[in-house]
Amino acid sequence: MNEPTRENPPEEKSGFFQSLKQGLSKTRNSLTGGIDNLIHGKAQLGPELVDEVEEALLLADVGVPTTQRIIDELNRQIEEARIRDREGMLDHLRQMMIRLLETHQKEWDDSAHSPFVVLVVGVNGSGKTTTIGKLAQRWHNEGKKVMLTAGDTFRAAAVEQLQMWADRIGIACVRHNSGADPSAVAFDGVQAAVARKMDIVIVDTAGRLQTNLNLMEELKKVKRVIGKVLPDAPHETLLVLDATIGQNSISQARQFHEALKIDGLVMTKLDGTSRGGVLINISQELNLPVRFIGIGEKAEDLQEFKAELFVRALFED
Ligand SMILES: Nc1nc2c(ncn2[C@@H]2O[C@H](COP(=O)(O)OP(=O)(O)OP(=O)(O)O)[C@@H](O)[C@H]2O)c(=O)[nH]1
Ligand SMILES: [Mg+2]
Repeated sequence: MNEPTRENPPEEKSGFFQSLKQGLSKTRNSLTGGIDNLIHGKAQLGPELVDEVEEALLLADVGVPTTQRIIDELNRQIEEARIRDREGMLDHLRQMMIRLLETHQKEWDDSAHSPFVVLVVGVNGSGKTTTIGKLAQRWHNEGKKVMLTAGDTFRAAAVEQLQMWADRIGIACVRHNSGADPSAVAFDGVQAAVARKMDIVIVDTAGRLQTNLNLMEELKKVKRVIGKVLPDAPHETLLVLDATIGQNSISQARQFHEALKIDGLVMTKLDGTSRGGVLINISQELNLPVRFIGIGEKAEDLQEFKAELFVRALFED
């Protein structure tokens, strides 16, 4: 890793980390507010302190099974005298959260295929199109040749919304008329990306409920058709989840995963909720990496997910 310099400040001092802290402030307040005694040393190590941690984790929506795992582990460490004081307990708690979040993480590598095809799915309003715009901006800034495909043909406004992002960035967007077959648009989009030697093509899709079998079949077809243009594509099927719905996102994700075999998760709107702890549970329950997190509406408010920074941002004042 590079040594921090004035031009290249350490991660915790950078704007990136400050925005992350700002974006996670509601979750941080519910978590650290609940364990004030642990953080500020107002109590001795003991069962009350463990109870306090349990309650705070549940309030931050870490979920029952994962909270139980953390609490069992803390109790065991206390019993075996590996945790001897308050600081030790806080440290263990942080380390455990990082470990749980890192278990299923994988390095994002879009250089393995050209074009690298990203298919974006999720329920209505979860933040798919916005996430696509932000990702396109990020990759364009990195010097990659990015193209968009307007696979949400359900509403005319959806095509316009994606086109606006493409225009703003100055990249191409493949589109058909609204009402067109989404798999035909996806086919054209990926084919155009191959012909124009793009590095990345991102395919938008209409929001749908995981319980609507017809619409899930439609999505399976989009995925199959993309595979007809490029045999191993899509290379990443991203499921976009709205953090404000908390634990409900787990059953949603499970059904999308069963139907489509999801490769990675994006959790949006973390800035609008105190339930950001859901990330810890969802990666455990689904065995899937969290790729990106949304912490606001601006293009720069989409960050690559890094477990250690996430946990540090949750605990730092
Ligand atoms: N605060 C905040 N708002 C977000 C974030 N991501 C998306 N949004 C907002 O959420 C709303 C819905 O976003 P869209 O990107 O249109 O969602 P979608 O999944 O494409 O919606 P459909 O196409 O209708 O299914 C918009 O107002 C976005 O600005 C985020 O990380 N934070
Ligand atoms: Mg959309």
